[in-house]
Amino acid sequence: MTSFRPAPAWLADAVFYQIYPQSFADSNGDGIGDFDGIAERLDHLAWLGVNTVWLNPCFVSPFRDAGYDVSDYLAVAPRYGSLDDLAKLVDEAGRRGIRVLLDLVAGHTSDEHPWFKAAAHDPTDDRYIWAAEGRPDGFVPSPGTRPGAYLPNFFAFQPALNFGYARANPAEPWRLPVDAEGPRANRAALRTIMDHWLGLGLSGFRVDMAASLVKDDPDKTETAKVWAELRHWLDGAHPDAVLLSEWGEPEVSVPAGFHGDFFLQFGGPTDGLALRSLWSNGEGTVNESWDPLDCFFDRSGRGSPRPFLEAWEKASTALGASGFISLPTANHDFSRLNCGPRTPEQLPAAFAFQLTWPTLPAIYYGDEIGMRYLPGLPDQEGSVLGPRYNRAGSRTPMQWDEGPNAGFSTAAPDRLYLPVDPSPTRPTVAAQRADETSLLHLVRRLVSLRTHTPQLGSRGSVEVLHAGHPFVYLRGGRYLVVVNPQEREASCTHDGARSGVPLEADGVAVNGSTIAAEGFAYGVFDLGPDR
Ligand code: TEU
Ligand code: CA
Repeated sequence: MTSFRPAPAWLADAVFYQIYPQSFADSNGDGIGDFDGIAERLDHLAWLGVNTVWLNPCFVSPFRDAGYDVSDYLAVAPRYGSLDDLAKLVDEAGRRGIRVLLDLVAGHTSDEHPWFKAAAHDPTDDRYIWAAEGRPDGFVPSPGTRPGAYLPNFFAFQPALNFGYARANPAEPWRLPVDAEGPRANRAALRTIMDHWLGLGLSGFRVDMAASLVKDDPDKTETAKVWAELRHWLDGAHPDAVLLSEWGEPEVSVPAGFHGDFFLQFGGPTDGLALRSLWSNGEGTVNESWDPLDCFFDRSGRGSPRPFLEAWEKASTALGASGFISLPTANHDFSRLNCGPRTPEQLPAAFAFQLTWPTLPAIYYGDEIGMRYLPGLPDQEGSVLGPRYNRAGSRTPMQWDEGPNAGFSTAAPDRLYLPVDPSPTRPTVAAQRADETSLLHLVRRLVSLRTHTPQLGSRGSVEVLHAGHPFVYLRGGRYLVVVNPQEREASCTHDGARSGVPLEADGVAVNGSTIAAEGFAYGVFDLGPDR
């Protein structure tokens, strides 16, 4: 197919850090995080060693889906500060070697967006998908003088932008081709939005629901063409910028034009098995449609790294050097690592794996200190999607310190975006910064090790020596990684193993070709250059 300019060189070394701006740091005591709050915490991020921040949507919005309902793509939400504050944040991040990505909600707007308000009164407007009469399945009645109904993309108040349909159907006259006027205007609008923010120094976008654009497009051919067109434009206009998709199927999204894609809790033929088979222990955020599974990072030892490995091998083989897969610890739609039966003692092994695998690691804010997923929180700005599909538990305030508001300025607890973990033993940044044996310090050392050791990065080779308990692999022919996420000890033998210099290890011993790991143990060993 079409060939794209290679990804900017910086992406191969990216260590992502996802910030949910509502909950990260509040500079003015109104209970909601903001740009200045983030800017004040850049030293924490620089100390941690992450180099690419992704901000969830921070645009003007009625916030019925936490900002994924955008009503002005070119202006920031006043609750987060001004455009100048964002510019200052980006600038100060840049001085610390940290790039900032924004979230591009490409598939839908808020029903309060002026485009939609205009469309709701103008039967000739085709920026959205509008059935002229009646209310077809899945459509929402018109709120304006225009008759008929519109197609939503997620919540009812998020009307789908019209990128056309992959095929016509005489029974559904609202289906327009991808080259109709509205779809063309929407593609142009995406360029305008990207151009605007990239011109201000942002480094790219995480693209929300990137697979959703063209409707009735089962193999995503037409959606891929939209992204390929945008990527070609980006390659010329902003060659140093990146597009990362919320798609969950890298072997489809990267050929479509994305520089990288995430393994997600959903997506692809296995509906997110790559990620869920690692982390999802049946508690926290659970979609009722997911079959129960035994995840690998679990004390029981019933899980296996194989489902992940299969998905990763398939995707990485398809990609070659054409793009990247990002492996997150969590995200704002999915459980944190510290969730349900997964206790803090189990987290080091998870990070030892995540930060030494040849995917691009994405640390979800707070996971570096082992913040807990808080079950049973009430809906906040659209966070609860179903009885068990509760996203609020992963969106609670960053736990900076021991104070009642965890460092959220002077705000009264009832003004916080979400409650702080009430546990007296909740982890905090302050306590962990002061304790070199903490998870935070381990994560920092692992990030540093990765950053300073090309063989441990995204382009280093990997050879799996034992796909079980313990999970053992060799990076760059030289670095042996061992993780045993279960409670029980485990051992294996492999010719390729031998004792080396432990760079980061707890509970793992390598004696000749025998690798013995205590429960919840991990180790990264340097076997030396001439193996
Ligand atoms: O999430 C998209 C998303 O989770 C669904 O598309 C997914 O396919 C479905 O839940 C099946 O599990 C993104 C954002 O990350 C999320 O926060 C937003 O609420 C949503 O889009 C709408 O913008
Ligand atoms: Ca604030």
